[in-house]
Amino acid sequence: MTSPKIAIPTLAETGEATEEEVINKVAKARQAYSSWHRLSYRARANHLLEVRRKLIKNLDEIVDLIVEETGKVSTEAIVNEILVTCELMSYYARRGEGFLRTQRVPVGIAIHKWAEVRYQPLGVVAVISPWNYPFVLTMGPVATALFAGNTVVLKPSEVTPRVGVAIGRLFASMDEFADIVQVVTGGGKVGQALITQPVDKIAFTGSVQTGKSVMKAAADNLTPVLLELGGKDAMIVLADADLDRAAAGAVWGAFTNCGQTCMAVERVYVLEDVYEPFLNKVVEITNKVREGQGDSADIGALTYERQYDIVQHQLEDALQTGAKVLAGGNSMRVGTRKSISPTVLVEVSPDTEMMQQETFGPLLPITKVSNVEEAIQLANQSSFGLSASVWGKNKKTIQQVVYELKAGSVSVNDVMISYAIPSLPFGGVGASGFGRTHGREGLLEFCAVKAVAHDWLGLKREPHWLPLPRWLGKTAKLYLKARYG
Ligand code: TXE
Repeated sequence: MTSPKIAIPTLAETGEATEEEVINKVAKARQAYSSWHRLSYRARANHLLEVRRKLIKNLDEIVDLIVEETGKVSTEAIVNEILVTCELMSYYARRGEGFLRTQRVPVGIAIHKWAEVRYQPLGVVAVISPWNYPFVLTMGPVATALFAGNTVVLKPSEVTPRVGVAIGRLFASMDEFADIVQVVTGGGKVGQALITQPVDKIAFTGSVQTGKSVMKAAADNLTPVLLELGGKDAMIVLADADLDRAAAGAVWGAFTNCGQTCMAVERVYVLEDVYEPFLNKVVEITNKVREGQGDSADIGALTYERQYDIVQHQLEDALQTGAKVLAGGNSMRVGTRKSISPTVLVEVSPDTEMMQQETFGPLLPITKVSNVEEAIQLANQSSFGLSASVWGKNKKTIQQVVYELKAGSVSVNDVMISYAIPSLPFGGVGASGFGRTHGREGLLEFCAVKAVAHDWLGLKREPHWLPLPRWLGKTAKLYLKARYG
């Protein structure tokens, strides 16, 4: 019986992997694939739920590790990372077998055939994950790939490598199938080494720029990629919105994880009738948000200095072009990290970096609009399209906004919640990438779809085979005129 505890990795155990190590890890994952993919779905699911039990046995240590590496507060790690992951695993354990069941399909005119669609695993999946949610954005794709019957080589972000190694140890510490997840640590160079290996899919979560270089490198082997890239999510507040709820949603959506969330609220468009009261409520709530460490705080700090520089630059750029700060705007130190207090701005010019590029930090620009059409037009102006939210009561207007918004997911009178509902597929359009995680679509993302046609009549030949029968063309023409004429 293996010990319930895993050894929490030290930084010394997370150096730059050599290309040889990467090659060996891919080979080990390939070897583990040969037995793992032949297991029944139920057997794989039972094993993965065993891994989840081990996660819970190590919960405190893993939460502490997430907090240490990211600077987020422990409640965010527990609720937004671990809980969401566990719910996703329950969903696939319960529903995945049905999603992957071979489908008998209609044969049309080929009545002497029967046909089926099979969903088979791909093989070895490379997962490259980011630092902002180092647990859920790693374990999500890793577990989903495994449920579908693949094995995984994981490269976590070099900013949060220890969480990635700890995830690998949760799998490696299971007696059976200890090799189904291999971990290589390091930065972009190791990531490049991994994606140029003979893997069968790459699941990448990260920046647009890096996503493009991943896709370019994957092209050499025609390796399919799943790209979960950045976001510039818009929130539309209609004149009949519940302003208390919308203001609270805007503050949480903008500032949780110190704004470092791909689906964070990064732009708010408010109908002019409710602009002032909405602003006042947002400012009031924002001023109560406590940034700090541990459980006395509501949010943690920006994770690393590079992110601080990006956010500070966008703030200065906006202020230089006339933006006004209504709350926050101060640089501060939180423990060893530089951070910026939750900041509410108005009159941010639409051509500033803050309105055009992903901020990934605690800045909330709010813009007044005169009607719904203008709100939709501005919201869709971004090259991104990850998720969005609309707040109001009139069902017809809500449906119109949901339909028109250029986004992979939309929450109505809520924000980001679509990610926590495991049956909803998650992913973007435009610069936010393509492919889906979560939901039936997310499991099929890690499958090879195989079409199978069977003969049941056993004729010596088919009518359209050679030599062509003289009657075929004429008969087919009569059929077309009779049937489709
Ligand atoms: O991302 P990178 P970073 C956005 C966010 C943030 C910006 C930079 O705006 O400010 O990206 O963050 C690996 N081939 N998001 O630098 O570089 C890298 O080691 C293969 C949004 O963390 O994309 C890491 O494991 N892999 C996003 C992963 O890619 C490479 C979350 C992501 O790193 C590589 C994170 C290469 N050439 C950042 N270069 C979201 N959607 O939540 C780097 N990597």
